[in-house]
Amino acid sequence: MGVKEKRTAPATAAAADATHRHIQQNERFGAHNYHPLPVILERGEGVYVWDVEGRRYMDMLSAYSALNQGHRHPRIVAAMKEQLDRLTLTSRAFHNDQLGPFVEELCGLAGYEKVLPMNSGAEAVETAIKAVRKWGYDQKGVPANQAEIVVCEGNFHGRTTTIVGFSTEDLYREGFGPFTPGFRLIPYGDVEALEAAMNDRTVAFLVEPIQGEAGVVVPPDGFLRGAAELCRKRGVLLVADEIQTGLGRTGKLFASQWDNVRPDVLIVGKALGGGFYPVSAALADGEVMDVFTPGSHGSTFGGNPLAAAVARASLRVIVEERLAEHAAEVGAWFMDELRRIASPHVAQVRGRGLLIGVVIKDESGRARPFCEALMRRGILAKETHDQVVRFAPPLVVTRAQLEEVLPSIAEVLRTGG
Ligand code: IF1
Repeated sequence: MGVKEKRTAPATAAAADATHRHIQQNERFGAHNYHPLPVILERGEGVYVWDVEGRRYMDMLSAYSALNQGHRHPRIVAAMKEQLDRLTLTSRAFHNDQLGPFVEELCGLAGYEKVLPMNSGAEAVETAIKAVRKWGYDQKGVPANQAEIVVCEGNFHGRTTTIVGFSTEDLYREGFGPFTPGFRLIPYGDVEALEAAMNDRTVAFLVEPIQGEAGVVVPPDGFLRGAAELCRKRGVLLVADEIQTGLGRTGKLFASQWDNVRPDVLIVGKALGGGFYPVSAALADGEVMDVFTPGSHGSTFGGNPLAAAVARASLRVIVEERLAEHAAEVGAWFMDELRRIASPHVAQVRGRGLLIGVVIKDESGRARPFCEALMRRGILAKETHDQVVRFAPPLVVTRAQLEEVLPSIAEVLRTGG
């Protein structure tokens, strides 16, 4: 389990007991809405984390791409500490001196006229849903309460009841109804199905440029481009959920850029907070964003000065340390190395940049045992949808660091554990 760190005390009985105690504590007092790997993390730095028994792991999940900048990036630590000593929360009843610079910098970086800051990714998705519906009524003349939004099978956009209502994953929706109407499902990657699903009441197409939770599913070349052209032709807004694929993860600042597509609404989150604080946002030009009038939408913490200061530093790190370019280069090399591993258990290696999925053949069982074997070798990866091992390290990972873990990954993929 893990890689014993020479620098830290060897695992002791007391430390082993700590692991057991933490797990028991979570079992007893925590809701059982997750089934985490049996490892208790207590420290993180860059691409590494350490457990309570002093073992080091490479973090290959990055908190589902919320840690693109790595654990505790020093520049973001410094920015957060400085803001902590000044002002943390004002509510939006008043202005604060961090929000203006944040919204201008994010709009400038992403190329949009306006941004509405929120906290969780789901909140930003809900914000986008409200915006496109209201745009449909105000601008497109859709009859009240009849707006439709097209979404894709295999989607993951968050856990609120409106969002899980259009999920195709029973586990995410069972027992949580009744659900919000006004969503139409199409197969992911199918532009013809998108056209067939559109009608005069269609206000938007909500889509992930690469489906993360569905198992790092990359759509056919030109899908997003085709969808964008169709949306433009039919007066339908294209909404890209880049909460997981954005901010450098796939080797471009935004995954939509691989198709030279500028969505009408762009949703970001996760790494916008640099791994320190929940920060999300929906971006659009005035034609859409101006549907919001004072008091028509809001959030207690949305746009707070601490979030804004952290997000400003998080964006600076991504841009100034060229994390997207680095992800493209190292990710391409890493994917090649993974494909070179001769494994009887691997059906496919897919992804883009440093969002990579290794698909395990059905006959080789599920991906979870492979993740457990990786954990024993000091690599924390998470399975998604039973059959896919996701490799998504922080974008600050170096080729040398990946070379160090490749033999262990190869051994696990070859032997199954
Ligand atoms: C969990 C995975 C799941 C997202 C996209 C919106 C959100 C997410 C494309 C909502 C969040 C997280 C949520 C977390 C596990 C993880 C995840 F896809 F990354 F693997 F679940 F599908 N759009 N994804 O990926 O953002 O409200 O969580 O900030 O819910 O278990 P959030």
